[in-house]
Amino acid sequence: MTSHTSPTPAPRPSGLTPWPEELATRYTAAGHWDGRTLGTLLRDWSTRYADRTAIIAGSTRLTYRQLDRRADRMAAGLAELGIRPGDRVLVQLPNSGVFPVLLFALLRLGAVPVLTLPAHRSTEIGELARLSGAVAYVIADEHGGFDHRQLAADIRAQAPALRYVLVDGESGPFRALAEVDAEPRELPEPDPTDLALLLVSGGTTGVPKLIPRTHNDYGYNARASADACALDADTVYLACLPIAHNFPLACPGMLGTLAVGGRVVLAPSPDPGDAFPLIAAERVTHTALVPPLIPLWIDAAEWDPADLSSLRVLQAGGSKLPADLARSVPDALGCAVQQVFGMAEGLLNYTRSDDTPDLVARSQGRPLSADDELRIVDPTGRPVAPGEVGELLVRGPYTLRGYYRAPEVNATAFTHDGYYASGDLVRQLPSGHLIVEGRVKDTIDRNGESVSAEEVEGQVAAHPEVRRCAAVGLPDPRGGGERICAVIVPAGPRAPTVQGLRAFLTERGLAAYKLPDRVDVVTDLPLTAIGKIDKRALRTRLTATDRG
Ligand code: OOB
Repeated sequence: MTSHTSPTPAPRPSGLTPWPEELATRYTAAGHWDGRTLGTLLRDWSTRYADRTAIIAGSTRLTYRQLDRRADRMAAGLAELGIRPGDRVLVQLPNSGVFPVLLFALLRLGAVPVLTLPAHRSTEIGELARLSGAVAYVIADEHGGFDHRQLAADIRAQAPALRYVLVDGESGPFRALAEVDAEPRELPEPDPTDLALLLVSGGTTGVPKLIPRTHNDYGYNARASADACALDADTVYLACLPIAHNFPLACPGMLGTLAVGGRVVLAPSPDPGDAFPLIAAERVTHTALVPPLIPLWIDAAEWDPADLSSLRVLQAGGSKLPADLARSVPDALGCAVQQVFGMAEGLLNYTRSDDTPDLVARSQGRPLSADDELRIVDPTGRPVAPGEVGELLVRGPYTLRGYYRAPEVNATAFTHDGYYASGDLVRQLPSGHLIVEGRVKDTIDRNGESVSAEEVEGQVAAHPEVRRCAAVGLPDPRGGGERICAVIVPAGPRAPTVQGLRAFLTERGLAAYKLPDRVDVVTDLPLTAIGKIDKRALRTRLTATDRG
Protein backbone atom coordinates (compact mmCIF):
# COMPACT_ATOMS: atom_id res chain seq x y z
CA MET A 1 0.00 0.00 0.00
CA THR A 2 1.34 3.48 -0.85
CA SER A 3 2.36 5.56 2.11
CA HIS A 4 0.83 9.01 2.32
CA THR A 5 2.87 11.52 4.17
CA SER A 6 1.05 14.76 3.42
CA PRO A 7 0.51 16.64 6.66
CA THR A 8 -2.82 16.84 8.43
CA PRO A 9 -4.60 20.10 7.48
CA ALA A 10 -5.42 22.64 10.19
CA PRO A 11 -8.74 22.20 12.04
CA ARG A 12 -11.81 23.81 10.46
CA PRO A 13 -13.85 26.42 12.38
CA SER A 14 -16.24 23.58 13.31
CA GLY A 15 -13.42 21.94 15.29
CA LEU A 16 -13.02 19.08 12.82
CA THR A 17 -9.47 18.23 11.76
CA PRO A 18 -9.90 17.09 8.15
CA TRP A 19 -8.07 14.26 6.40
CA PRO A 20 -5.46 15.30 3.80
CA GLU A 21 -6.96 15.74 0.34
CA GLU A 22 -5.28 12.66 -1.16
CA LEU A 23 -6.73 10.38 1.51
CA ALA A 24 -10.18 11.97 1.26
CA THR A 25 -10.05 11.28 -2.47
CA ARG A 26 -9.03 7.69 -1.87
CA TYR A 27 -11.80 7.03 0.71
CA THR A 28 -14.37 8.55 -1.64
CA ALA A 29 -13.13 6.59 -4.67
CA ALA A 30 -13.27 3.36 -2.63
CA GLY A 31 -16.93 4.11 -1.86
CA HIS A 32 -16.36 4.37 1.89
CA TRP A 33 -17.41 8.00 1.97
CA ASP A 34 -20.60 8.30 -0.02
CA GLY A 35 -21.34 12.00 0.44
CA ARG A 36 -24.63 11.39 2.25
CA THR A 37 -25.32 13.08 5.58
CA LEU A 38 -26.60 10.96 8.47
CA GLY A 39 -29.96 12.76 8.18
CA THR A 40 -30.17 11.76 4.52
CA LEU A 41 -29.37 8.18 5.41
CA LEU A 42 -32.49 8.04 7.59
CA ARG A 43 -34.49 9.51 4.69
CA ASP A 44 -33.22 6.76 2.40
CA TRP A 45 -33.92 4.01 4.96
CA SER A 46 -37.41 5.37 5.48
CA THR A 47 -38.08 5.17 1.74
CA ARG A 48 -36.72 1.65 1.57
CA TYR A 49 -38.06 0.11 4.79
CA ALA A 50 -41.15 2.36 5.22
CA ASP A 51 -43.57 0.50 7.46
CA ARG A 52 -41.17 -1.98 8.98
CA THR A 53 -40.50 -1.52 12.69
CA ALA A 54 -37.35 0.49 13.34
CA ILE A 55 -37.38 1.21 17.08
CA ILE A 56 -38.88 -0.54 20.10
CA ALA A 57 -38.46 1.10 23.52
CA GLY A 58 -40.87 0.46 26.38
CA SER A 59 -44.33 1.10 24.98
CA THR A 60 -42.93 3.07 22.03
CA ARG A 61 -42.80 1.35 18.64
CA LEU A 62 -41.74 3.40 15.64
CA THR A 63 -41.70 2.40 12.00
CA TYR A 64 -38.96 3.81 9.75
CA ARG A 65 -41.46 6.31 8.36
CA GLN A 66 -42.56 7.41 11.83
CA LEU A 67 -38.98 7.84 12.99
CA ASP A 68 -38.22 9.90 9.87
CA ARG A 69 -41.28 12.08 10.37
CA ARG A 70 -40.67 12.62 14.09
CA ALA A 71 -37.07 13.59 13.46
CA ASP A 72 -38.26 16.18 10.91
CA ARG A 73 -40.77 17.63 13.36
CA MET A 74 -38.28 17.82 16.19
CA ALA A 75 -35.64 19.37 13.89
CA ALA A 76 -38.16 22.07 12.95
CA GLY A 77 -39.05 22.56 16.63
CA LEU A 78 -35.37 22.92 17.58
CA ALA A 79 -34.87 25.46 14.77
CA GLU A 80 -37.90 27.41 16.00
CA LEU A 81 -36.45 27.44 19.50
CA GLY A 82 -33.33 29.12 18.12
CA ILE A 83 -30.89 26.24 17.75
CA ARG A 84 -28.72 26.85 14.69
CA PRO A 85 -26.56 24.71 12.44
CA GLY A 86 -23.17 24.27 14.10
CA ASP A 87 -24.53 24.75 17.65
CA ARG A 88 -23.43 22.04 20.07
CA VAL A 89 -26.10 20.29 22.13
CA LEU A 90 -25.27 18.10 25.14
CA VAL A 91 -27.38 14.97 25.04
CA GLN A 92 -27.68 12.91 28.22
CA LEU A 93 -30.51 10.43 27.85
CA PRO A 94 -31.04 6.86 28.96
CA ASN A 95 -31.90 4.26 26.31
CA SER A 96 -35.36 5.41 25.24
CA GLY A 97 -37.42 5.99 22.12
CA VAL A 98 -36.73 9.70 22.20
CA PHE A 99 -32.97 9.24 21.76
CA PRO A 100 -33.01 8.27 18.06
CA VAL A 101 -35.58 10.98 17.30
CA LEU A 102 -33.45 13.67 18.94
CA LEU A 103 -30.22 12.36 17.42
CA PHE A 104 -31.56 12.50 13.87
CA ALA A 105 -33.32 15.83 14.51
CA LEU A 106 -30.01 17.42 15.54
CA LEU A 107 -28.14 15.80 12.66
CA ARG A 108 -30.69 17.08 10.14
CA LEU A 109 -30.52 20.54 11.60
CA GLY A 110 -26.73 20.45 11.37
CA ALA A 111 -26.54 21.01 15.15
CA VAL A 112 -23.88 18.84 16.79
CA PRO A 113 -24.92 16.29 19.42
CA VAL A 114 -22.39 15.84 22.23
CA LEU A 115 -23.13 12.29 23.33
CA THR A 116 -22.61 12.06 27.08
CA LEU A 117 -23.46 8.96 29.13
CA PRO A 118 -26.24 8.76 31.74
CA ALA A 119 -23.69 7.99 34.45
CA HIS A 120 -21.78 11.26 33.89
CA ARG A 121 -22.12 13.76 36.71
CA SER A 122 -21.24 17.40 37.28
CA THR A 123 -17.48 16.95 36.88
CA GLU A 124 -17.78 15.36 33.44
CA ILE A 125 -20.83 17.29 32.20
CA GLY A 126 -19.38 20.59 33.43
CA GLU A 127 -16.14 19.93 31.59
CA LEU A 128 -17.92 18.77 28.42
CA ALA A 129 -20.20 21.83 28.51
CA ARG A 130 -17.17 24.10 28.78
CA LEU A 131 -15.15 22.27 26.14
CA SER A 132 -17.98 22.08 23.61
CA GLY A 133 -19.49 25.51 24.31
CA ALA A 134 -22.90 23.81 24.14
CA VAL A 135 -25.99 26.04 23.87
CA ALA A 136 -28.43 23.36 25.03
CA TYR A 137 -28.54 20.35 27.33
CA VAL A 138 -31.12 17.60 26.84
CA ILE A 139 -31.84 15.34 29.83
CA ALA A 140 -34.36 12.88 31.21
CA ASP A 141 -36.18 14.10 34.32
CA GLU A 142 -34.90 11.21 36.42
CA HIS A 143 -32.91 8.11 35.72
CA GLY A 144 -31.84 5.35 38.08
CA GLY A 145 -33.04 7.36 41.07
CA PHE A 146 -31.00 10.42 40.04
CA ASP A 147 -32.64 13.77 39.32
CA HIS A 148 -30.99 15.15 36.19
CA ARG A 149 -32.84 18.47 36.55
CA GLN A 150 -30.80 19.18 39.66
CA LEU A 151 -27.61 18.43 37.76
CA ALA A 152 -28.79 20.67 34.89
CA ALA A 153 -29.37 23.53 37.33
CA ASP A 154 -25.78 23.16 38.62
CA ILE A 155 -24.36 23.01 35.11
CA ARG A 156 -26.32 26.02 33.95
CA ALA A 157 -24.87 28.04 36.83
CA GLN A 158 -21.32 27.27 35.61
CA ALA A 159 -21.78 27.25 31.81
CA PRO A 160 -22.88 30.69 30.56
CA ALA A 161 -23.22 29.51 26.93
CA LEU A 162 -25.95 27.05 27.93
CA ARG A 163 -29.22 28.73 26.97
CA TYR A 164 -31.69 25.85 27.01
CA VAL A 165 -32.34 22.81 29.14
CA LEU A 166 -34.84 20.43 27.54
CA VAL A 167 -36.35 17.64 29.61
CA ASP A 168 -37.82 14.34 28.52
CA GLY A 169 -40.56 13.85 31.14
CA GLU A 170 -41.52 16.17 34.00
CA SER A 171 -39.74 19.36 33.01
CA GLY A 172 -39.73 21.20 36.37
CA PRO A 173 -38.27 24.69 35.86
CA PHE A 174 -37.13 23.84 32.31
CA ARG A 175 -38.73 23.27 28.92
CA ALA A 176 -40.38 19.96 27.99
CA LEU A 177 -38.74 18.18 25.07
CA ALA A 178 -42.22 16.97 24.03
CA GLU A 179 -43.10 20.58 23.20
CA VAL A 180 -40.20 20.92 20.80
CA ASP A 181 -42.32 20.14 17.80
CA ALA A 182 -43.25 22.01 14.62
CA GLU A 183 -44.37 21.44 11.07
CA PRO A 184 -41.41 20.09 9.10
CA ARG A 185 -39.57 22.70 7.07
CA GLU A 186 -36.81 22.80 4.48
CA LEU A 187 -33.44 22.87 6.21
CA PRO A 188 -30.09 23.50 4.55
CA GLU A 189 -28.22 20.24 4.01
CA PRO A 190 -25.11 19.93 6.22
CA ASP A 191 -21.70 19.28 4.62
CA PRO A 192 -21.07 15.49 4.73
CA THR A 193 -17.33 16.07 5.14
CA ASP A 194 -17.82 18.23 8.22
CA LEU A 195 -18.44 17.64 11.92
CA ALA A 196 -21.65 15.64 12.54
CA LEU A 197 -21.37 14.58 16.19
CA LEU A 198 -19.01 14.52 19.15
CA LEU A 199 -18.32 11.32 21.06
CA VAL A 200 -16.76 11.28 24.51
CA SER A 201 -13.44 9.45 24.80
CA GLY A 202 -13.51 6.25 26.84
CA GLY A 203 -10.29 7.00 28.70
CA THR A 204 -10.25 6.34 32.43
CA THR A 205 -7.54 8.87 33.12
CA GLY A 206 -7.46 12.64 33.00
CA VAL A 207 -10.05 15.01 31.57
CA PRO A 208 -12.55 13.75 29.01
CA LYS A 209 -11.78 14.47 25.37
CA LEU A 210 -14.25 15.04 22.54
CA ILE A 211 -14.00 13.05 19.36
CA PRO A 212 -15.28 14.69 16.19
CA ARG A 213 -17.02 12.33 13.76
CA THR A 214 -18.18 13.41 10.29
CA HIS A 215 -21.32 12.31 8.44
CA ASN A 216 -19.17 10.51 5.88
CA ASP A 217 -16.98 8.63 8.32
CA TYR A 218 -19.67 7.69 10.82
CA GLY A 219 -22.05 6.51 8.12
CA TYR A 220 -19.27 4.30 6.80
CA ASN A 221 -18.48 3.09 10.34
CA ALA A 222 -22.08 1.88 10.75
CA ARG A 223 -22.61 0.45 7.23
CA ALA A 224 -19.29 -1.35 7.02
CA SER A 225 -19.82 -2.78 10.52
CA ALA A 226 -23.29 -4.06 9.60
CA ASP A 227 -21.70 -5.69 6.59
CA ALA A 228 -18.81 -7.27 8.52
CA CYS A 229 -21.27 -8.61 11.10
CA ALA A 230 -23.66 -9.87 8.40
CA LEU A 231 -26.68 -8.00 9.74
CA ASP A 232 -29.77 -8.02 7.56
CA ALA A 233 -33.45 -7.07 7.60
CA ASP A 234 -34.16 -9.96 9.99
CA THR A 235 -31.70 -8.65 12.59
CA VAL A 236 -33.21 -7.66 15.92
CA TYR A 237 -30.52 -5.74 17.81
CA LEU A 238 -30.82 -5.20 21.55
CA ALA A 239 -29.08 -2.02 22.69
CA CYS A 240 -28.58 -2.55 26.40
CA LEU A 241 -25.28 -0.69 26.89
CA PRO A 242 -25.78 3.10 27.06
CA ILE A 243 -26.79 4.05 23.52
CA ALA A 244 -24.64 7.21 23.47
CA HIS A 245 -21.55 4.98 23.46
CA ASN A 246 -20.01 4.22 20.07
CA PHE A 247 -20.30 0.43 20.52
CA PRO A 248 -24.11 0.10 20.77
CA LEU A 249 -24.63 3.20 18.64
CA ALA A 250 -22.73 2.30 15.47
CA CYS A 251 -20.57 -0.85 15.81
CA PRO A 252 -22.86 -1.93 14.14
CA GLY A 253 -25.36 -1.17 16.90
CA MET A 254 -28.43 0.96 16.33
CA LEU A 255 -27.24 2.76 13.19
CA GLY A 256 -25.87 -0.38 11.51
CA THR A 257 -29.13 -2.23 12.19
CA LEU A 258 -31.24 0.61 10.77
CA ALA A 259 -28.99 0.70 7.69
CA VAL A 260 -30.12 -2.82 6.75
CA GLY A 261 -33.78 -2.52 7.71
CA GLY A 262 -33.60 -4.49 10.98
CA ARG A 263 -35.21 -3.53 14.26
CA VAL A 264 -33.61 -1.97 17.30
CA VAL A 265 -34.80 -2.74 20.80
CA LEU A 266 -33.64 -0.28 23.46
CA ALA A 267 -33.32 -1.80 26.93
CA PRO A 268 -33.22 0.41 30.03
CA SER A 269 -30.15 -1.43 31.34
CA PRO A 270 -28.01 -4.51 30.67
CA ASP A 271 -29.33 -6.23 33.82
CA PRO A 272 -30.59 -9.71 32.93
CA GLY A 273 -33.85 -8.70 34.64
CA ASP A 274 -34.35 -6.00 31.99
CA ALA A 275 -32.63 -7.62 29.02
CA PHE A 276 -33.81 -11.27 29.17
CA PRO A 277 -37.57 -10.58 28.93
CA LEU A 278 -36.91 -8.28 25.95
CA ILE A 279 -34.78 -10.92 24.21
CA ALA A 280 -37.61 -13.41 24.63
CA ALA A 281 -40.46 -11.07 23.70
CA GLU A 282 -38.83 -9.41 20.68
CA ARG A 283 -36.84 -12.44 19.48
CA VAL A 284 -33.56 -10.53 19.72
CA THR A 285 -30.79 -11.92 17.47
CA HIS A 286 -27.79 -9.68 18.32
CA THR A 287 -26.58 -7.71 21.30
CA ALA A 288 -23.40 -6.20 22.74
CA LEU A 289 -21.93 -6.28 26.24
CA VAL A 290 -18.75 -5.23 28.01
CA PRO A 291 -16.94 -8.35 29.32
CA PRO A 292 -17.57 -7.73 33.06
CA LEU A 293 -21.31 -8.19 32.37
CA ILE A 294 -21.00 -11.58 30.69
CA PRO A 295 -20.57 -13.70 33.87
CA LEU A 296 -23.69 -12.01 35.26
CA TRP A 297 -25.64 -13.06 32.17
CA ILE A 298 -24.27 -16.59 32.39
CA ASP A 299 -25.23 -16.88 36.07
CA ALA A 300 -28.68 -15.44 35.46
CA ALA A 301 -29.29 -17.79 32.51
CA GLU A 302 -28.73 -20.73 34.85
CA TRP A 303 -31.72 -19.96 37.04
CA ASP A 304 -33.80 -17.64 34.85
CA PRO A 305 -36.19 -19.62 32.65
CA ALA A 306 -36.17 -16.79 30.02
CA ASP A 307 -36.12 -17.96 26.43
CA LEU A 308 -32.84 -16.82 24.86
CA SER A 309 -33.16 -19.17 21.86
CA SER A 310 -33.40 -16.33 19.31
CA LEU A 311 -29.98 -14.95 20.27
CA ARG A 312 -27.39 -15.64 17.57
CA VAL A 313 -24.47 -13.35 18.37
CA LEU A 314 -23.21 -11.80 21.58
CA GLN A 315 -20.65 -9.10 20.84
CA ALA A 316 -18.08 -8.49 23.57
CA GLY A 317 -15.91 -5.39 23.58
CA GLY A 318 -14.67 -2.42 25.53
CA SER A 319 -12.12 -4.35 27.56
CA LYS A 320 -10.35 -7.66 27.18
CA LEU A 321 -12.54 -10.74 27.12
CA PRO A 322 -10.70 -13.65 28.78
CA ALA A 323 -10.39 -16.56 26.32
CA ASP A 324 -11.96 -19.04 28.77
CA LEU A 325 -14.98 -16.83 29.19
CA ALA A 326 -15.28 -16.48 25.41
CA ARG A 327 -15.23 -20.27 25.07
CA SER A 328 -17.97 -20.69 27.67
CA VAL A 329 -20.49 -18.41 25.94
CA PRO A 330 -21.91 -20.79 23.30
CA ASP A 331 -22.84 -23.46 25.86
CA ALA A 332 -23.99 -21.07 28.54
CA LEU A 333 -26.04 -18.67 26.42
CA GLY A 334 -26.66 -20.70 23.27
CA CYS A 335 -25.14 -18.13 20.88
CA ALA A 336 -21.88 -17.32 19.16
CA VAL A 337 -19.50 -14.78 20.61
CA GLN A 338 -17.87 -12.02 18.57
CA GLN A 339 -14.96 -10.01 19.93
CA VAL A 340 -14.90 -6.31 19.18
CA PHE A 341 -11.85 -4.19 19.89
CA GLY A 342 -12.86 -0.63 19.15
CA MET A 343 -12.47 2.94 20.23
CA ALA A 344 -14.60 6.07 19.97
CA GLU A 345 -11.63 7.56 18.10
CA GLY A 346 -12.39 5.25 15.18
CA LEU A 347 -10.61 1.95 14.44
CA LEU A 348 -12.77 -1.14 14.90
CA ASN A 349 -11.65 -4.77 14.89
CA TYR A 350 -14.07 -7.66 14.72
CA THR A 351 -13.69 -11.41 14.81
CA ARG A 352 -15.62 -12.77 11.83
CA SER A 353 -18.14 -15.62 11.73
CA ASP A 354 -15.76 -17.74 9.60
CA ASP A 355 -12.78 -17.32 11.95
CA THR A 356 -11.61 -20.49 13.72
CA PRO A 357 -13.01 -20.99 17.25
CA ASP A 358 -9.49 -20.44 18.55
CA LEU A 359 -9.20 -17.01 16.88
CA VAL A 360 -12.65 -16.03 18.13
CA ALA A 361 -11.69 -16.95 21.69
CA ARG A 362 -8.14 -15.63 21.75
CA SER A 363 -8.02 -12.62 19.45
CA GLN A 364 -9.75 -9.28 19.54
CA GLY A 365 -10.53 -9.40 15.84
CA ARG A 366 -9.06 -7.85 12.73
CA PRO A 367 -9.56 -4.37 11.27
CA LEU A 368 -12.90 -3.50 9.71
CA SER A 369 -11.62 -1.70 6.63
CA ALA A 370 -9.10 -2.58 3.92
CA ASP A 371 -8.05 1.07 4.23
CA ASP A 372 -7.29 0.91 7.96
CA GLU A 373 -3.52 1.44 8.17
CA LEU A 374 -1.97 -0.02 11.32
CA ARG A 375 1.52 0.36 12.71
CA ILE A 376 2.77 -1.40 15.81
CA VAL A 377 5.73 0.44 17.30
CA ASP A 378 8.25 0.32 20.14
CA PRO A 379 8.64 3.19 22.62
CA THR A 380 10.94 5.02 20.18
CA GLY A 381 8.28 4.89 17.45
CA ARG A 382 10.02 2.24 15.34
CA PRO A 383 7.96 -0.70 14.01
CA VAL A 384 8.39 -3.87 16.08
CA ALA A 385 9.17 -7.22 14.42
CA PRO A 386 6.07 -9.07 13.14
CA GLY A 387 4.24 -10.74 16.03
CA GLU A 388 5.96 -8.64 18.71
CA VAL A 389 4.07 -6.46 21.19
CA GLY A 390 4.05 -2.72 20.62
CA GLU A 391 1.82 0.33 20.71
CA LEU A 392 -0.93 0.39 18.10
CA LEU A 393 -0.96 3.43 15.81
CA VAL A 394 -3.71 3.81 13.26
CA ARG A 395 -5.12 6.00 10.55
CA GLY A 396 -7.96 5.33 8.17
CA PRO A 397 -11.34 6.32 6.75
CA TYR A 398 -13.14 6.52 10.11
CA THR A 399 -10.30 7.30 12.53
CA LEU A 400 -10.01 10.87 13.76
CA ARG A 401 -7.14 13.17 12.75
CA GLY A 402 -7.44 15.37 15.83
CA TYR A 403 -9.45 15.71 19.03
CA TYR A 404 -11.94 18.55 19.24
CA ARG A 405 -10.29 21.83 20.23
CA ALA A 406 -7.35 20.19 21.97
CA PRO A 407 -4.14 21.38 20.28
CA GLU A 408 -1.85 20.33 23.15
CA VAL A 409 -3.24 16.80 23.27
CA ASN A 410 -3.16 16.59 19.48
CA ALA A 411 0.50 17.50 19.42
CA THR A 412 1.36 14.23 21.18
CA ALA A 413 -1.55 11.90 20.33
CA PHE A 414 -0.80 11.89 16.58
CA THR A 415 2.33 11.23 14.52
CA HIS A 416 3.49 13.77 11.95
CA ASP A 417 1.85 11.67 9.25
CA GLY A 418 -1.50 11.54 10.98
CA TYR A 419 -1.51 8.21 12.79
CA TYR A 420 -3.47 8.19 16.06
CA ALA A 421 -1.44 6.74 18.94
CA SER A 422 -4.01 4.56 20.69
CA GLY A 423 -2.05 3.79 23.86
CA ASP A 424 -3.05 0.15 23.40
CA LEU A 425 -0.36 -2.56 23.44
CA VAL A 426 -1.09 -5.19 20.81
CA ARG A 427 0.50 -7.89 18.74
CA GLN A 428 -0.69 -8.94 15.30
CA LEU A 429 -1.03 -12.52 14.12
CA PRO A 430 -0.14 -13.46 10.52
CA SER A 431 -3.90 -13.55 9.80
CA GLY A 432 -4.12 -9.85 10.66
CA HIS A 433 -5.95 -10.46 13.94
CA LEU A 434 -4.87 -8.41 16.93
CA ILE A 435 -4.31 -9.54 20.47
CA VAL A 436 -4.62 -6.74 23.00
CA GLU A 437 -1.88 -7.06 25.60
CA GLY A 438 -2.69 -4.03 27.74
CA ARG A 439 -2.30 -0.29 27.83
CA VAL A 440 0.99 1.52 27.44
CA LYS A 441 0.39 3.21 30.78
CA ASP A 442 -1.18 0.24 32.58
CA THR A 443 2.03 -1.42 33.60
CA ILE A 444 3.32 -2.16 37.06
CA ASP A 445 6.90 -1.22 37.83
CA ARG A 446 8.09 -4.09 40.02
CA ASN A 447 11.76 -4.02 41.06
CA GLY A 448 12.70 -2.43 37.76
CA GLU A 449 10.70 -4.95 35.71
CA SER A 450 7.71 -3.64 33.80
CA VAL A 451 4.74 -5.99 34.25
CA SER A 452 1.58 -5.67 32.16
CA ALA A 453 -1.44 -5.47 34.46
CA GLU A 454 -3.56 -7.07 31.73
CA GLU A 455 -1.31 -10.12 31.56
CA VAL A 456 -1.53 -10.68 35.31
CA GLU A 457 -5.31 -10.24 35.14
CA GLY A 458 -5.64 -12.80 32.36
CA GLN A 459 -3.61 -15.32 34.34
CA VAL A 460 -5.42 -14.76 37.63
CA ALA A 461 -8.81 -14.98 35.89
CA ALA A 462 -7.97 -18.59 34.97
CA HIS A 463 -8.18 -19.58 38.66
CA PRO A 464 -11.47 -21.46 39.22
CA GLU A 465 -12.31 -19.48 42.36
CA VAL A 466 -11.93 -16.12 40.59
CA ARG A 467 -14.82 -14.42 38.86
CA ARG A 468 -13.09 -11.14 38.06
CA CYS A 469 -9.72 -9.64 38.74
CA ALA A 470 -7.96 -6.32 38.40
CA ALA A 471 -4.21 -5.98 38.90
CA VAL A 472 -2.84 -2.67 40.10
CA GLY A 473 0.55 -1.43 41.22
CA LEU A 474 0.77 -0.01 44.70
CA PRO A 475 3.79 1.85 46.09
CA ASP A 476 6.31 -0.59 47.57
CA PRO A 477 7.16 0.63 51.07
CA ARG A 478 10.54 -1.14 50.83
CA GLY A 479 11.71 0.76 47.77
CA GLY A 480 10.83 3.13 44.98
CA GLY A 481 8.91 0.64 42.84
CA GLU A 482 5.51 -1.00 43.07
CA ARG A 483 4.00 -4.18 44.43
CA ILE A 484 1.49 -6.18 42.40
CA CYS A 485 -1.91 -6.24 44.00
CA ALA A 486 -4.53 -8.63 42.60
CA VAL A 487 -8.01 -7.44 43.48
CA ILE A 488 -10.37 -10.36 43.19
CA VAL A 489 -14.12 -10.82 43.04
CA PRO A 490 -14.51 -14.50 43.94
CA ALA A 491 -16.70 -16.84 41.90
CA GLY A 492 -18.19 -18.51 45.00
CA PRO A 493 -17.80 -18.58 48.77
CA ARG A 494 -14.05 -19.29 48.59
CA ALA A 495 -11.24 -17.08 47.31
CA PRO A 496 -7.57 -17.92 46.78
CA THR A 497 -5.00 -16.71 49.31
CA VAL A 498 -1.90 -14.94 48.09
CA GLN A 499 0.16 -18.12 48.65
CA GLY A 500 -2.44 -20.28 46.90
CA LEU A 501 -2.66 -17.92 43.96
CA ARG A 502 1.13 -17.67 43.58
CA ALA A 503 1.40 -21.48 43.59
CA PHE A 504 -1.37 -21.72 40.98
CA LEU A 505 0.27 -19.14 38.70
CA THR A 506 3.72 -20.70 39.13
CA GLU A 507 2.20 -24.03 38.15
CA ARG A 508 0.84 -22.32 35.00
CA GLY A 509 4.36 -21.16 34.17
CA LEU A 510 4.12 -17.46 35.02
CA ALA A 511 7.47 -15.80 35.75
CA ALA A 512 8.14 -15.15 39.44
CA TYR A 513 8.42 -11.36 39.05
CA LYS A 514 4.83 -11.24 37.72
CA LEU A 515 3.29 -13.02 40.74
CA PRO A 516 0.95 -10.92 42.89
CA ASP A 517 2.45 -9.69 46.18
CA ARG A 518 -0.94 -9.08 47.67
CA VAL A 519 -4.50 -10.32 47.16
CA ASP A 520 -7.53 -8.21 48.08
CA VAL A 521 -10.90 -9.92 48.02
CA VAL A 522 -13.81 -7.58 47.24
CA THR A 523 -17.48 -7.97 46.36
CA ASP A 524 -17.35 -5.60 43.41
CA LEU A 525 -14.94 -3.54 41.33
CA PRO A 526 -15.55 0.14 40.54
CA LEU A 527 -16.77 0.60 36.96
CA THR A 528 -16.64 3.46 34.44
CA ALA A 529 -19.75 4.99 32.87
CA ILE A 530 -19.88 2.22 30.24
CA GLY A 531 -19.00 -0.57 32.65
CA LYS A 532 -15.25 -1.11 32.28
CA ILE A 533 -13.15 -1.64 35.38
CA ASP A 534 -12.12 1.80 36.62
CA LYS A 535 -8.45 1.41 37.55
CA ARG A 536 -8.08 4.97 38.73
CA ALA A 537 -10.93 4.66 41.23
CA LEU A 538 -9.62 1.26 42.32
CA ARG A 539 -6.13 2.60 42.97
CA THR A 540 -7.57 5.44 45.05
CA ARG A 541 -9.65 2.95 47.02
CA LEU A 542 -6.67 0.70 47.69
CA THR A 543 -4.30 3.49 48.61
CA ALA A 544 -6.89 4.66 51.15
CA THR A 545 -7.16 1.18 52.72
CA ASP A 546 -3.37 0.84 52.58
CA ARG A 547 -3.00 3.81 54.87
CA GLY A 548 -5.63 2.46 57.28
C1 OOB B 1 -14.80 1.11 23.14
O1 OOB B 1 -14.51 2.43 22.95
P1 OOB B 1 -13.93 3.41 24.06
O2 OOB B 1 -13.60 4.64 23.33
O3 OOB B 1 -14.86 3.48 25.22
O4 OOB B 1 -12.60 2.74 24.63
C2 OOB B 1 -11.55 2.39 23.77
C3 OOB B 1 -10.48 1.61 24.50
C4 OOB B 1 -9.46 1.00 23.57
O5 OOB B 1 -8.45 1.93 23.21
C5 OOB B 1 -8.94 -0.13 24.41
O6 OOB B 1 -8.04 0.34 25.37
C6 OOB B 1 -10.16 -0.63 25.13
O7 OOB B 1 -11.05 0.50 25.18
N1 OOB B 1 -10.83 -1.73 24.43
C7 OOB B 1 -10.44 -3.04 24.51
C8 OOB B 1 -11.37 -3.77 23.73
N2 OOB B 1 -12.26 -2.88 23.20
C9 OOB B 1 -11.91 -1.67 23.64
N3 OOB B 1 -9.42 -3.64 25.15
C10 OOB B 1 -9.32 -4.98 25.02
N4 OOB B 1 -10.16 -5.74 24.29
C11 OOB B 1 -11.19 -5.19 23.62
N5 OOB B 1 -12.04 -5.95 22.90
O8 OOB B 1 -14.56 0.52 24.17
C12 OOB B 1 -15.45 0.42 22.00
C13 OOB B 1 -15.85 1.15 20.89
C14 OOB B 1 -16.45 0.51 19.83
C15 OOB B 1 -16.66 -0.86 19.88
C16 OOB B 1 -16.27 -1.58 20.98
C17 OOB B 1 -15.66 -0.95 22.05
